[in-house]
Amino acid sequence: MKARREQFRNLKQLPAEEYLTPGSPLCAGCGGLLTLRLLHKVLGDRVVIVNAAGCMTLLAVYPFTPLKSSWLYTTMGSAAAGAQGVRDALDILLAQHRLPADDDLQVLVLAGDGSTYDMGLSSTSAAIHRQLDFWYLCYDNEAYGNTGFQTSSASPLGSETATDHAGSPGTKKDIFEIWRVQRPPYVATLSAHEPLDLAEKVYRARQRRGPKLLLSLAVCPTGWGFDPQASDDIARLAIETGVWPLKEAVDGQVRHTLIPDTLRPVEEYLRPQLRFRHLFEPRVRQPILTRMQDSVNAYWDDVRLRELHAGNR
Ligand SMILES: Cc1ncc(C[n+]2csc(CCOP(=O)(O)OP(=O)(O)O)c2C)c(N)n1
Ligand code: SF4
Repeated sequence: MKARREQFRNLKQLPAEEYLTPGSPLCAGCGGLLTLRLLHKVLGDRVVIVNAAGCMTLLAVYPFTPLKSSWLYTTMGSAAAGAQGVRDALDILLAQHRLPADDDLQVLVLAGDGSTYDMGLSSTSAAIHRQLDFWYLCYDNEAYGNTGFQTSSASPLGSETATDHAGSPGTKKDIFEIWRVQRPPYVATLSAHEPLDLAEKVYRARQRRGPKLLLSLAVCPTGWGFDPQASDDIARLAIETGVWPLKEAVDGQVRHTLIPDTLRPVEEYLRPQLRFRHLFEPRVRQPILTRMQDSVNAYWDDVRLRELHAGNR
């Protein structure tokens, strides 16, 4: 079941303009890059990107950049504080009539999961508390990618990383809920495999002032270990197995924008990725696979129950 879309019903309705042009040193098949490209189309041209150190730092290798928008580089821990500085500067210029209202810019933090879930969380939480008017795109590749794929608190249970060869022992932190409890106007998960869902969410969030989180599962051929050609298949399997739910929370009220009628087995998502190979070879590690499947089943059982009570099914 897909939620009804008001603005984007087919791909031809996506803006044709590109703000992230071809030619960057990022990996082929990078899901984070594709998400940024799609998001930028809907946000338009008046954007300042405040970029926490990570893979996307490679978007600006002086003097070259594929970005048409402005770009500011920050430390991993301070992107949200950087966004506050940029927003304040714009507001002062507007108040002093040194910047026409039509030339105002939207401030977009661009950060990986290491910054979002770990190092930058306190400055982000403070910015949400202050109701800073900004966007936050987390491209979640589930590890510290740029420095060689070390475990972050977004790394899923059992996934091999450079620091956890036997598989990450912790379960993935629920950053959607961590944001949501602070009641920002808009929080959503995204996937580049569902560009219309993504565009619709950006369009809806655009109507709101305040902190807006867009959390995208960023398939990562290099860190996850699959052929770049399979990027879209992996992104699709994350949705069809129920591993990556597509949802939004408007003023804290959660709604799933896609509810799969039936779920494919989680194994279908895990098997093509080298980071999960040790769960299948040299022997199948059934207890951990069962734990993963049970956790996905429990999540969707709960969603379906809530939908039933709400009279939506
Ligand atoms: C405080 C601090 N520690 C370590 C680094 C080194 N460093 C630069 S990029 C990076 C990885 C960032 O990971 P993530 O935020 O997940 O983004 P990704 O690299 O996956 O895009 C690290 C650890 C740093 N810049 N700052
Ligand atoms: S390591 Fe992963 S997230 Fe980083 S640029 Fe490459 S594909 Fe993208």
